[in-house]
Amino acid sequence: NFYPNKEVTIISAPFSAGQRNGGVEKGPKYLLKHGLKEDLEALGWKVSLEEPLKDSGLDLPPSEISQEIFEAGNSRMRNPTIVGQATEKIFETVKSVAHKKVFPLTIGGDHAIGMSTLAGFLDAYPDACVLWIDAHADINTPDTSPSGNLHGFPVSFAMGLKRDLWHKQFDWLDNARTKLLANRIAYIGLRDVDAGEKVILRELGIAAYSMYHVDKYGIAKVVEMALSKINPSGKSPVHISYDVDALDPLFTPATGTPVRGGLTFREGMYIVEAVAETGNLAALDIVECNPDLAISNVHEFDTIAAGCAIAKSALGETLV
Ligand code: HAR
Ligand code: MN
Ligand code: MN
Ligand code: MN
Repeated sequence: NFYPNKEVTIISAPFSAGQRNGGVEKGPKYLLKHGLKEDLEALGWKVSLEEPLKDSGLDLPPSEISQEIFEAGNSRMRNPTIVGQATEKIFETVKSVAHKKVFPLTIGGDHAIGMSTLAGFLDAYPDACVLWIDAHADINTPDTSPSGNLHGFPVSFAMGLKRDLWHKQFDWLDNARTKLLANRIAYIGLRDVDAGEKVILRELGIAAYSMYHVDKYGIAKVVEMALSKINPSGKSPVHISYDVDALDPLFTPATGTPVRGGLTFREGMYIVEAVAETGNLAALDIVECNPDLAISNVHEFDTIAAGCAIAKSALGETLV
């Protein structure tokens, strides 16, 4: 257990420029309004809040920022300036929280912030490993991305892939102490992976458990296999980056890129419960809750409640 003092900092990252739907920047406010902080206090945690984007103007919805497209040859990324500035601020906050031996719980916002949380956590724990829970692999590089949306890039940035194709606004990543290595990350829940991403996953030999593997082996076996690949010693801290679209849209409908055939609610909670049980869960991100995409109050409630449930299950809530 990495946190005997049970201190957690909720890092609010109301950010949406990594994709094109307005509303995902409202995620943190809704999660907090739903009672996230009180829920964690009820589990015995001392909770503090950090807001790295406060008063920065970097938390505006896509409709209120001037859109920028950065192109070089066959490479493309959208809004690199605002995404680069926001992710650098979030990186600095995650890094300082992690160095203080406080649990960093980062709530998005879109998944572009994953580059900040991975780089920030790895700065404090160079031997950390990562479970990326998502329908998507988020490992596009500027020359593979079909969309240019930076929430599809965070893993490749944290690994330093295709460094020469980056916009200069991401130079801050060079100051991060540790790059993510291919044998320190595993995916669970994949079902919408771009062709170029499949090539990267295969070439780097990354442990990628899709919904096919969840069906074939069951979620308990998949978690066990994933952890034994990335954390063979069983002693390294585990960072879970949880995109709520990993869950089936039945449970998290209010998200920007829903893909059917996802994890059941219980499979989704089991992942974080099982890692928490090992005592190694040491950082968590919960991203891509977009209340504006709910077509009813029920959809909004279910999605936000699922985000809070992930946090509670990860931070020690048990069913009995
Ligand atoms: N792979 C697609 C792209 O790069 C879509 C991925 C982004 N969707 C997410 N991230 N929600 O997990 O555009
Ligand atoms: Mn996703
Ligand atoms: Mn800088
Ligand atoms: Mn994602």
